[in-house]
This record gives sequence, C-alpha cells and structure tokens, in this order.
Amino acid sequence: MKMTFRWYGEGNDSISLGQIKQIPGVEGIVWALHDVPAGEEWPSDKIEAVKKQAEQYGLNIDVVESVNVHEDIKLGLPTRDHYIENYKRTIKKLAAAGVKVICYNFMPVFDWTRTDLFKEMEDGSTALFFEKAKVEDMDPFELVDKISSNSAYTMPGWEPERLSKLKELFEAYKNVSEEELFQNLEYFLKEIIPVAEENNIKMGIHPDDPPFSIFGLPRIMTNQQNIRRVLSLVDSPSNGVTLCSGSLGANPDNNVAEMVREFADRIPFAHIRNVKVYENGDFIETSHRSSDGTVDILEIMKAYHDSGFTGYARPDHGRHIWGEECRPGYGLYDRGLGIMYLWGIWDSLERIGRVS
Ligand code: DNO
Repeated sequence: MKMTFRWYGEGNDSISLGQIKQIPGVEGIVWALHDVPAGEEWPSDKIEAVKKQAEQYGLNIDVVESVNVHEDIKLGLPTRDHYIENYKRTIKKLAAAGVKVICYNFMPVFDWTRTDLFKEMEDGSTALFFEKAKVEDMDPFELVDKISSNSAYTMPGWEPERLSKLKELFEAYKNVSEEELFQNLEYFLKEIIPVAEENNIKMGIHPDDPPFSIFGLPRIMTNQQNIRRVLSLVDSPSNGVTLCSGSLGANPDNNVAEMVREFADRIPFAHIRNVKVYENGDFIETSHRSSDGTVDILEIMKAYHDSGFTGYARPDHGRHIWGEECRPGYGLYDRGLGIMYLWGIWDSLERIGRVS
C-alpha cells in the first residue's frame, strides 16, 4: 500500500507540502489543476510546476484526482468527441510527467453532495453532514447557494462555471436514463482506455457520493453490481475503480470489504474513510476509526491486506478538529490521525502475517 495525501495546490489549500511531508509514510500528493475547466486540455507548464513543487519535498505526483469529465460526454452529445480528444491529450501529458493513476467520476451535474459542511458533533468538532429528507424536499438551487456561501474555497465539483449552467443541465438530463448514462460511459471508456493502456495509466472511476440518485438525476456508480458492470464495459487493467469506502458506505447495503475482495486487481487507488449512517438515511463523516462509524474500516483494511494490495491509498474526508480552519473535510489533523489509524491496522496485519 502506497500512502498519499490530497493537496489542492499553492494558495488553494490551508496545508503546506512541508506539513504533508511530516505525516508518517506519505509518499506522494494527490493533486489536480483545479483552475482548468472540465473538458479543457491541461497545459504542460502547469503540470510541470506542480511536479517541481512536490519534488522539492520528496513527494511524488503519481495520482491525479480528478481530470473532470465534461458534461457533454456524460450527456452523450455530438460535441463530446472534441472533449474526449482533449481528455486523451491530457492523459498523454500526465503520463509523460510520470503520473500513474487518474481518478475521475461520472456523476451528472453535481459531484459529492452534502447539506451541511460544518455540522457540530457532540465533542465540539464539526463534520460534513447529509440530511436525506432535506435533499428530498430541497430545490437544488437552494443547496447550491448554501454550500457555495458556506465555504471560503471553491470546492471540486462546485466550480462556478459548472454551477452557472445549472438550469440548462437539469433540463438536459431530463432525457437521460441510467441505462443511457451507462452507454455514454461505455462510449467514453472505449475511446480513452486504449490511450491509458498505451501510456501505462490506470483510470479509476470514483463512486457516486452519495451512492443514490439525488434531485432526480441518474447515478450509476452506486453498488457492487454496477461497479462490476462498469469494469466489464472495457475489460482492461487500465479500466479501474477508485474504491471510496465513505461514498459507498453511505448506503449500509453496500459491503465495501466484499467489493475490495472482488475487485482487488482493478483498484489502483483506495479512498479510506468512515461515515456514520442513521436509520433515517442521514449520514455524518466521523473519524476513520471503525467503532466511530458504520463502515468497518478494520475489515476493509484486512480485505486489502489479504488481497496483497500494492496500489495507492489516501485517508479521506475528516472532521474539523482542534479549531483548525481548512477546506471542508480536508483538514490536516483528522486526516493525519486517519493515516496513523490505517498504518496501525496495516502494520499489525503485516506483523501477524509474517508470524503465522
Ligand atoms: C470530495 C471528493 C470528490 C472526488 C471526485 C472524484 O471530496 O471525494 O470530489 O474527488 O468525485 O472524481
């Protein structure tokens, strides 16, 4: 398991590379050019600049999260070919810079969705929260206003250029069923996976977060069966999944450890975090510890270990603790604690494995 840490870039993150370097066992940053709009080709000079910054701290840039997919591709519009060509060129450029894994998602309109970015927990920390009934009743525009006005940062998936087209997008998706979304993903994968293969890149599709339809929009990366289908659309080691325990874990019917065991050789990148799911379907992001949430992180780590996992992993969203001011979900402290929990489990399994 190769440990990484998400970093949003100079001036765009409260955390420095120097701080990341001091977290035990972190080898690389998980990064992106957050200022390049979805669909545009990434400029080489900007890629090289991030590489140079990371290398100064001995950190690699092996994992990119995310190269976002233009909505025209998800919608299957005739204009998609132009954006797919840009995507292919970006894959080639990233490979030339040494990147090994590219994470992306295929969620219509919204990326991850929450109703509260700073929900207070009993111990005084705050965390990302999803109130199911609220989303069922809410006008998506209301949510966008709330989320965008509550964060000092532009969050991935909530970029102004995406939000400015919200009305048109909702209109356009009215005609797209889940089945069509699968077909549009298949078209995209058949185009890009051969390019990824030639360039030794593993693509990792991220599950939908939360893993069910919201605001009537279709969502397909939601459960074990659908992930199996996505992986079989193009049967190649380059067509992989970014297995995110927290996203999938928001539906208690999902057994993430079982997915790790089934898809192990197609998981180039693991997101490992916990959520606590309530009976009414609400969920809150907790510490990474198994007993703090609903997702059995210990069992998931065991599944990775049993499978001989050698891919990249990162801790994921954490709570905001110790008064830290940071990007929602992306503080230093709780993710640092999360890493030590993951290492604690991993190292114990290694030791036990060697003894027996
Ligand atoms: C949120 C993240 C997502 C994720 C993308 C991957 O914090 O988990 O934005 O990066 O969905 O494409």
